[in-house]
Amino acid sequence: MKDKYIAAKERWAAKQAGPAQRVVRSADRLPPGQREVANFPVLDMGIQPEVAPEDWRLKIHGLVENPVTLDWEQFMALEQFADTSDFHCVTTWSQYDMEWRGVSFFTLTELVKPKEEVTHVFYKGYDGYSTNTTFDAVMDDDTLIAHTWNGAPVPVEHGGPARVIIPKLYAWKGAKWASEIIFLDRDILGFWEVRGYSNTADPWTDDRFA
Ligand SMILES: Nc1nc2c(c(=O)[nH]1)N[C@H]1C(S)=C(S)[C@@H](COP(=O)(O)O)O[C@H]1N2
Ligand SMILES: [Mo]
Repeated sequence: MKDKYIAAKERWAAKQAGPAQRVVRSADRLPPGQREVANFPVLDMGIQPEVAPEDWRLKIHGLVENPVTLDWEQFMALEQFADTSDFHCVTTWSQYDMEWRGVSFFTLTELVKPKEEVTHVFYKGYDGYSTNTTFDAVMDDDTLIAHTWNGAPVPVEHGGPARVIIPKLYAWKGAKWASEIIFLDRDILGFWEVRGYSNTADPWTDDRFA
């Protein structure tokens, strides 16, 4: 865990230091069972909450030294991060080169300081959605809470004002309309995870259903 964490943080620091380095893609850029699309389909539970930035709060709590509830101004005042990544939905579409801007998970964890015993993270959205990951999965150089997509504010249907982006996992692991991030010492299954979706959600091992 420690070595992997340090390596990820070094990659992130390099991105922060200079113009974004293009990642050298491997031949398996498209995970098994996926097809590339040029549009950005919308997937939700039939509710698209309209949360104005002035009403938006992101509560980050659980096993942390410094729990916070950020308002929009405080969130936007944090160190900003831009990254380009691919997006893989379990319903078999992938979209390449999504440009995200927001606040990276490294910056958020520097702020709240997760305790030593943290192993998992639970995410909630304003529509009642939830999902979960390991702590390890989200402490990576390409994970962020995004407020901007391809140069414009993330549209409401895609989770604006801000959504979680975890490119190396299937997209259901990224909560749209993010409202809470909770650091835990155990795993709690989210909305799709209790309905039979894979808990680990690794696109490259075709890891769709539990
Ligand atoms: N809050 C919330 N987040 C969510 C969802 C949702 O219904 N509510 N759907 C998930 C699923 S299944 C996918 S594939 C992606 C889809 O993101 P998109 O609608 O921007 O394509 O968001 C994920 N995050
Ligand atoms: Mo999905």
